[in-house]
Amino acid sequence: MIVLSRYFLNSTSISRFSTCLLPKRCLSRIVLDAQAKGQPSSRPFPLHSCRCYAQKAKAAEIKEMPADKRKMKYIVMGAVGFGAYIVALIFYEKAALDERLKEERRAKSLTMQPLPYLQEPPPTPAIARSVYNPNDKSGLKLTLYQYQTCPFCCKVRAFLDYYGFSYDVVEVNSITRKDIKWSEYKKVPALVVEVPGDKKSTFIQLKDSNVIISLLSSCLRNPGESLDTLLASYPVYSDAENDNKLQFDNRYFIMYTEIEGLPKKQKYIKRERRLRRWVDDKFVHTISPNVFRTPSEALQAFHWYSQAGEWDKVFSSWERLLVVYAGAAVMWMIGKKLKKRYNISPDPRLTLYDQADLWVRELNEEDFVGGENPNLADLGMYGALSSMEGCKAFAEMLEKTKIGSWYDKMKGRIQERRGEYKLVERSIIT
Ligand SMILES: N[C@@H](CCC(=O)N[C@@H](CS)C(=O)NCC(=O)O)C(=O)O
Repeated sequence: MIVLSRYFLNSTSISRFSTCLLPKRCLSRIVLDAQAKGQPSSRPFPLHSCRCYAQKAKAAEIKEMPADKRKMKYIVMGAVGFGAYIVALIFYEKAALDERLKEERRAKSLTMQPLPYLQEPPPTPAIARSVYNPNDKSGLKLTLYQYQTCPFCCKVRAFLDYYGFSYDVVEVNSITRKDIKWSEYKKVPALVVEVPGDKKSTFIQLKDSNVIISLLSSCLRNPGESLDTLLASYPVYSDAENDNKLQFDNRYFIMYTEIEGLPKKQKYIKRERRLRRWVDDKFVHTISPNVFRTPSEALQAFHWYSQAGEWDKVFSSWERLLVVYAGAAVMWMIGKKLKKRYNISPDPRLTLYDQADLWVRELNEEDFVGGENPNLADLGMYGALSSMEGCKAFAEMLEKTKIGSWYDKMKGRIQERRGEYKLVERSIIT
């Protein structure tokens, strides 16, 4: 504001209107600044003194009116006020009713899906690689269907690695999708959980990165609860009004069956949830406009994806070239659209740096948002960021912001699997 007012001051004539809009503190500063520069300071009178004068004049005018005229005036003023109140009330009630009807319509359009037990085991997949931790005694056999550099998949891997789960990775072919032909759900990540039974295993297909993370987290935090019981806390609905899109209830919620000491943790839990949402609703949308900012950056990003996802093993040669070159061109164009849709600055780097700075501020001088140890928000942000680790945007973000030291600490912690103590405590999950 001070810069703006200086601009006005340096222009040939000081507009009284523009200076009247400034708070008094700014006005005196401008005048002092002007005097210091040796400029004439035509001291503007602040707006509130005009208003006071007008109000006083109006009051005096009313006082001088004959009594019956004055009474009439008050009646009219009262009626107008009351009328305005009634109109506002009607508008308010109408908006509330519309909202209620919308909610009712929405509830009717939702159909609850059966729990995600698979009738048949999925066809034996082509395993791209296996992560093995000898300390994982959960007894679960996990298979992650993923794209190596999809931010949602990276989030899930960060979680599984930190808590020390063993799992197999299936790198899905994004053109033919042959690896997920058996599945109605066509997105990644999806986690197939095989729970061994007395006679035969049960297979569960978990969809959505947040459901996977929240459900497994709930298992680790509640050693007394079975996976089946906790699974029922994450109902899935399909929305008929929205192309039968799936809605995952409670996906950011960890279930706590032990309520002792919980009220004290409320603030921490809410903040963790808020930041997990922020990563998905804000940060993830900043990635594409940045990594695909220009055609050459988009191509560089796709070359890195190809290398990181070992696409030479996933795709045939022509498929790989198609994905790299056509993908880069398409994503460059989509990146521009996303920039508008998600209100990202014309140079998307500025939004990226702002968000990285915001994350550093959330650390409050601690090692992690979770304090001494990473929590699910840290793991989510780390996962999302790791999806762009080989891109130019990532390198520039490390140069321009202070997020790098947190990122390195996260990487160290995940490689050490310090979170695995939870898995060791819980051990068998059934
Ligand atoms: N909300 C979902 C989003 C998953 C998602 O959108 N995944 C993208 C990949 S990044 C996908 O599978 N898109 C369909 C496709 O590529 O065929 C989650 O958190 O898991």
